Amino acid sequence: MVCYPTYGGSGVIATELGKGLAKLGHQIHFITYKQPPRLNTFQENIFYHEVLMSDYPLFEHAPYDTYLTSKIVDVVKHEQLDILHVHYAVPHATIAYLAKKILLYEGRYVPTVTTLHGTDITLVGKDRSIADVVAFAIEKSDGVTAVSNSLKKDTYAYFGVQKDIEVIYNFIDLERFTKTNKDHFKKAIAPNGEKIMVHTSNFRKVKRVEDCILIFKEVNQRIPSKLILVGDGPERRNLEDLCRELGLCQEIRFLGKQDAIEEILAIGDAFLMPSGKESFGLAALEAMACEVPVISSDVGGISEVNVHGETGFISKVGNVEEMAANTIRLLSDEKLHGDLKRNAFARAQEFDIEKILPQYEAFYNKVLEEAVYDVA
Ligand code: GMT
Repeated sequence: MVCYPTYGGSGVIATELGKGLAKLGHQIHFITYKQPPRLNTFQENIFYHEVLMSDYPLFEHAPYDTYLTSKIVDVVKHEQLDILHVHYAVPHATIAYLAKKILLYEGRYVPTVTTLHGTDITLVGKDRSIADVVAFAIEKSDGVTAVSNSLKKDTYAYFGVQKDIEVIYNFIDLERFTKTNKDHFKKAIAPNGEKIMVHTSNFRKVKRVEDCILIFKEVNQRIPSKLILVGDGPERRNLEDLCRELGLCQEIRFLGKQDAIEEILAIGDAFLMPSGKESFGLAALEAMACEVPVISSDVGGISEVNVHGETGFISKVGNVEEMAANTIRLLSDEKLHGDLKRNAFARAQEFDIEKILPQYEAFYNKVLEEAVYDVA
């Protein structure tokens, strides 16, 4: 497994997938430049290989691609790996292709699988400065998966590739993400029984976190409430400024990066995801598993997860008024809230890791059977 070890969803999915496959008896090797946050327990058939880079004075930025390719070649050779699965196409699909070619030159063939996650296609990848390379690398992967139908469609639309793309949805560990009693925490955040709205992300522009604050401002005028913002990233400073400008600092809590997201979701009444782009919305699925209805935008694959009127409400991107009105409606109608909470939980069960793992196993087997051993 090659992935980004940051707090993003692709790293989370890669790590949880590897851990889940290891439980089924597979031997899993993670290769990346830092230990992924969720790779934090010992399991005898999981291995982690860190990519170390030289800080030679000539480099302003060390050539990560070269160091990563070299590490992959080394691990595949010496650990006898059967398959190389890379998450997030940029630059991992290109690196996988290069590693495959180098290994082939040495007489070993390792089929590659690329999982497309989101902005590797819809934002970063489709940028004209790199799009040709990304398209080529996707075409040359032995197997390609996308985390939603919407992302599959976008990949064909932006890159014009011919490659078959299999949709394998993201998944959730329902043993971990489940509603638990965290009353003490709820009391600390909302001492007078205020309703609690939650947002988690990496605070990039594309997440439109400022919309969460604007939605909250409307809701807060009608319903005693608090907003919890979990995560960190480039927009945090602007968001803090906006809270100050609106005089909402007492009502909005920035919790920073957190590992135990499920404990925060356990006290949530509504989850906000107003994203400008979102191929799937793993954070929404995590909320739904914890029985928190989702107020979201309608972009990308979100509607493949959050069902309008059933598990939450969906509005056009930037329609803060409607998102606020839906949140107010949800939080002021106990019967509706109860129904949506139950539905959200039921919908999350459809994405249970136990159901998705066999899909990846079947896909690997297919790739191994069909791999063409003469890479051009
Ligand atoms: O594209 C990103 O924002 C980063 C990416 C990641 O690597 O964290 O997130 C994407 O992949 C997640 C896991 O598959 C999806 O749940 C997110 O919806 C998707 N984000 C976007 O499309 C913006």
